[in-house]
Amino acid sequence: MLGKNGSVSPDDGRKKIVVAGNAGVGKTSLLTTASGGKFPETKYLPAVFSRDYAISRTIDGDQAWVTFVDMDPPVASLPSTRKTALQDGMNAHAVLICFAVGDRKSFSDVQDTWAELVKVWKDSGLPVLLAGLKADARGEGAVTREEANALAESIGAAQYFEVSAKAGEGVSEVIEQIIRAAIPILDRKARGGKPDQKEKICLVM
Ligand SMILES: Nc1nc2c(ncn2[C@@H]2O[C@H](COP(=O)(O)OP(=O)(O)OP(=O)(O)O)[C@@H](O)[C@H]2O)c(=O)[nH]1
Ligand SMILES: [Mg+2]
Repeated sequence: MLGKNGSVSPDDGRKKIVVAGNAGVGKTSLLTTASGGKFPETKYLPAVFSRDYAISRTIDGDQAWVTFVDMDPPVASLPSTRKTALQDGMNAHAVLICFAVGDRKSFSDVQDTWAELVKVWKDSGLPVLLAGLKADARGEGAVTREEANALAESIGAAQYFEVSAKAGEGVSEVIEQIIRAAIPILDRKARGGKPDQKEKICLVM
């Protein structure tokens, strides 16, 4: 548990937040800028593997260190790696599902690919938030805020955020809110209290 005005060091590795979404939606750019790095202006190269990011924020006077896990992109769409994706989420304290507002396919895949996993995570008591990334690149036909809010509601995501890592807008808000959402789950798991419902969930994949 986080002590009042205490801290959780990065090495504790206790709090873990998974960031998931289709390939190329901007997950790594979000985590790079949120962890103090510069927006990577380089040409996009699909990730072969992903790394974790230690990010610290002060929440209600307590410093929280969180490991953000940049989920490997194709994991949810391939049956062979879907179970791993699911388990990665189950081992976390919150999940952030991302799409890019100018990429309709990434938006519809939240429903078509990710929603089933989100349901299992939700059923185990994990908080899930939804983020529309690349909000600065909102061309014609882009996903509207209304559509995104409706999607958040339909998959059971607690909140929807619009973010531009490039413009540095909305980054702090979504990171702070997802950490805030994860804190009670960290406390619950640390207490060994309340159902770790993992055992009770039967996965048919
Ligand atoms: N305009 C704009 N482009 C962005 C933004 N965030 C990321 N991009 C660009 O989108 C491309 C993909 O960004 P990444 O952060 O690598 O996306 P990703 O989801 O990590 O990609 P994978 O790891 O391959 O799944 C890159 O060319 C980025 O420069 C943003 O906020 N605005
Ligand atoms: Mg990436």
